[in-house]
Amino acid sequence: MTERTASVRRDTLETQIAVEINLDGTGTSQLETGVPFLDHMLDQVARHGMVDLSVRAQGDLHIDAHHTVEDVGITLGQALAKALGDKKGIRRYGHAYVPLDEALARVVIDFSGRPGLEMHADFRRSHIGEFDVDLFHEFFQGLVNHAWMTLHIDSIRGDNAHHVAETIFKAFGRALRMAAEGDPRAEGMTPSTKGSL
Ligand SMILES: [Mn+2]
Repeated sequence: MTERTASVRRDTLETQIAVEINLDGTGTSQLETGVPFLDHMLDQVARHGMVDLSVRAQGDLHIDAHHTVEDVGITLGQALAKALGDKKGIRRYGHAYVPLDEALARVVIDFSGRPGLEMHADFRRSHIGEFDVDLFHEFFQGLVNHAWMTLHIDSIRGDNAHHVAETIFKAFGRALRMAAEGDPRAEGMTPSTKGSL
């Protein structure tokens, strides 16, 4: 496989975001989104997805974190799509179960070429620190819309909201690693009978 990296800049009146990704990385990250809990979650994606990830964002945080979190999802989605390229030789599907103490999440990915999100997660608190848990859905919706992926997220159980969030992002990282990984038996092949994804 050729080098699978991408760098994307996305500027709007609400946010200015720069993302760099290397799908075949070692799990290192440089995260400065201005939203510390989002940085903590993206760190999980990098580490458990074995991708190198840099995300820098300047957002209108004086309003709230909504635009920044959604737009980081969008920009990361664009970077993923760009780094995956024609998707030849990848596994396409990926899944993972990840526990953290009492919490358990399952995430399933298909780089289908069609945006789709099924997210089922109940949080017992509305906020984790200052972070509004509604924003997880905004993040993943932005991501799937621009990565052209189908994404099923199920939080199976969990009492602690920090644990629930962390299992989702770790499982996403693991599933991403599997789905984006090169399949040595399918080198150069498009993983679809349609011939394109
Ligand atoms: Mn944590």
